[in-house]
Amino acid sequence: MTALQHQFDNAADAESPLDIVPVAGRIGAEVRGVRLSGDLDEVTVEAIKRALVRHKVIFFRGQTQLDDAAHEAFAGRLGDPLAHPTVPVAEGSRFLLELNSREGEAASQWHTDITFLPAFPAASILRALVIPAAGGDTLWANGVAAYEGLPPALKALVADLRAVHTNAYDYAVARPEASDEQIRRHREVFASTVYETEHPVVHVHPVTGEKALLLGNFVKNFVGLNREDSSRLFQTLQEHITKPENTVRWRWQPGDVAIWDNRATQHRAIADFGKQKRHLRRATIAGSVPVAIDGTHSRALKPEAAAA
Ligand SMILES: O=C(O)CCC(=O)C(=O)O
Ligand SMILES: [Fe+2]
Repeated sequence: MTALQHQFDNAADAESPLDIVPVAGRIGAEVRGVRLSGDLDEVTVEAIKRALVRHKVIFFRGQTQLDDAAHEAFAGRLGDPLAHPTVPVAEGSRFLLELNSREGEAASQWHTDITFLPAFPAASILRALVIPAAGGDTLWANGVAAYEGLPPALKALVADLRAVHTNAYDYAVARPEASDEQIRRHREVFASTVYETEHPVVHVHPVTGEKALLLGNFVKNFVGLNREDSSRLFQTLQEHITKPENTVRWRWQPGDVAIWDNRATQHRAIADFGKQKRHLRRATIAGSVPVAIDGTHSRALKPEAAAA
């Protein structure tokens, strides 16, 4: 590779044994020539982990050999898989999350998975089963590039700031188009146990040491700010995170697998596919409790008995 080819943040690592093709300039890479399974050799698994923290989201096309059991076995090679804390597992699986749209609904708010828990997931592994003829792409944003791109005054502002994340956010306000059934399901299933966690807005990535913004739509408020100030500041920071230069967009095909570093990214689906069928399943890998720049840790607020 020439020096010129290295002059962007998301360039492939010349040392990697994998065939890696970056997708966008700051985040996202396709990994070619790997057949995912629970039986991958250790060298490949380690190379996948390195590619994941470097590119933040990695894509594998054509993994139609994966059924639920093989998806779960592969997840077990990346770390300790865990089921969603409130949503029942996908039928016939041990710990997969079902994402099956019938009425065009999708996770179309920018978020980081399960940040209402203190030790929120390190990674998610999403596998496409049925994909619309057009539409239903997914976007990811780079929380490290977003932090690094903040002006010094905003970096200083967020350095000591903490945010309360909860699964009991106001679904009807967040999604004005939601049906009564979706609102009921959110309250009775997704928020059946209410979790609240206080996280630093900037945390230090446990593998790379990079500083990353940790926000997304589970944020309820910033500690010490009222609702109005919280909401304005949240909007400002989210705009920095999700600006197009920090994102990658994936056009799915059935059999594709996307794996993201949930500690360094946010993502959202694009709900533009009408009533076409869209079906994916997700494995989630356990993470550690975030550490702020000053070395302090996140802490659980609810449920109280689970204080970490
Ligand atoms: O449906 C999608 O594209 C994204 C779903 C999602 O948020 C997830 O799998 O964590
Ligand atoms: Fe998600």
